[in-house]
Amino acid sequence: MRNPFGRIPLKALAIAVPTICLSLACLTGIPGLPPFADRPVIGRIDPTVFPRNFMWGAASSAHQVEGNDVHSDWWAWEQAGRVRSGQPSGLATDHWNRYEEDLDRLVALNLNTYRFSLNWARLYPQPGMSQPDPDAVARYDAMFAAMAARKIRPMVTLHHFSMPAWLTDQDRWGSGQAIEDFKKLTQFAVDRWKGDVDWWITVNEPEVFAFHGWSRGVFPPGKLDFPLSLRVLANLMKAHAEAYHIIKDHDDVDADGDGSPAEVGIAHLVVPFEPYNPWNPIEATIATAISTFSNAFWFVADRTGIIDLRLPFGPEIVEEFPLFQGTLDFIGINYYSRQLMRIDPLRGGLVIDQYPGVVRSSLGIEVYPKGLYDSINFVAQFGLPIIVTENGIADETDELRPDYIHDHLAEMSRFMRDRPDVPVLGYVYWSLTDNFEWEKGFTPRFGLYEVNYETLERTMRPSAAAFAEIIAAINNNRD
Ligand code: IFM
Repeated sequence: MRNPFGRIPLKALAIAVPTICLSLACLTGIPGLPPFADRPVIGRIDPTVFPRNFMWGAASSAHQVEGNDVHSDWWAWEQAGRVRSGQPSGLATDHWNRYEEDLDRLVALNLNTYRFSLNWARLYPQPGMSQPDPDAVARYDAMFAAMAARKIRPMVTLHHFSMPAWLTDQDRWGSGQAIEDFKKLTQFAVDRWKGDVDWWITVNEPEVFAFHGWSRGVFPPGKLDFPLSLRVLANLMKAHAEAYHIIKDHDDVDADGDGSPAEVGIAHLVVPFEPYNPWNPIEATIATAISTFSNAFWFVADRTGIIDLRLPFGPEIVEEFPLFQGTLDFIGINYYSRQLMRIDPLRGGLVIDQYPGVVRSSLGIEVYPKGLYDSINFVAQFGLPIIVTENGIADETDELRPDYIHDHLAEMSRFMRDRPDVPVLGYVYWSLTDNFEWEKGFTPRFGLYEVNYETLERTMRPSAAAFAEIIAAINNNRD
């Protein structure tokens, strides 16, 4: 299999698997470009490559925005004082009650797609429920109706980190019982909302979920058990495969009229790992190995039907699971930044580093738009349609975000021009509004809309207006 990130023995991969997932990251300004305000709206974006039905979206996830998520494992984790920031999610952005106005905000930005997650903990707050909570179901009914009224296409994530507290208390992902629980959630969701939803994402960033929760201990259940985190990952893969078949077997309604009733994928964090010193063969080998493992394991299994979580040393899982084969209709890429692998004896050996002077987000993450091109190019080898399901920056002052959005769209359009044979179907910005950023609390500001957490008032950021202008200019260019 061709590997655009380098040449790698698939087997020798994954030395630093846990480390991989910890670091989400992002952007760098393209040297030599004038600041956004000084260039035309479209700038370096090629407006000719976007098809009429291109999905322009913004994203959220249930626990990060809904508020009062009292039955979730995250809520319990926060109440127990275990969230690293010390900040509980509380009301979050109160999206549960303010979804109508938030959907209006999507429309105001010329967006046609909303990626959000169903709240498993609201639907099944207690163990053993044969039917989900009717009030939660009614609220999602209303949300879907509100999207339809605004011609917003829902892109639904079934599993985005948070879960019912009972499920985590019993460590049902560790034991594998959660596969049955997830099948139940999926079956209900597809039966109830197949008339509303065509775009389904089973799992968001599965390896982040597994490693953060079970080997780094920064997400619930807070375990430090690497072998168990691999087992959780394998169980998630099985749950995805089961969910894929449930959706494909039961969603027979073409809600958006594009000729297909259901497209199912995952949202995968794709991180180009590169050597800090390109001439250093050890750094190059390590970077390539980690890139290949973390960025490809899911898609290799999709090809082969073999769950292959193999490390050069330590625990490994290799299992035939034919049900997994061919269970992706598209690949969702969550892209934030690259990681530079460096051998630095003064800092204890292998470290993740950054070049001096690069532009960084408020989380210290490098701004590196070319990595989006590289990431799309990497997953293109798997021959599936691609959606950028997340791309965004924590930037409280909004000084970087206008260029960030422009430069990433420019890189995506450059790929679409170079490879017209690869369908790139959409771009979803993370996130529509500021929100609860997991262990980091409310400090990072990813939103197109700023949220005042005292009043819960939302304010459109200048970057959001610029994004809306870009979309309008692209649409005008095509019409
Ligand atoms: O907020 C998260 C999201 O839940 C998953 N992807 C990365 C985002 C920013 O860190």
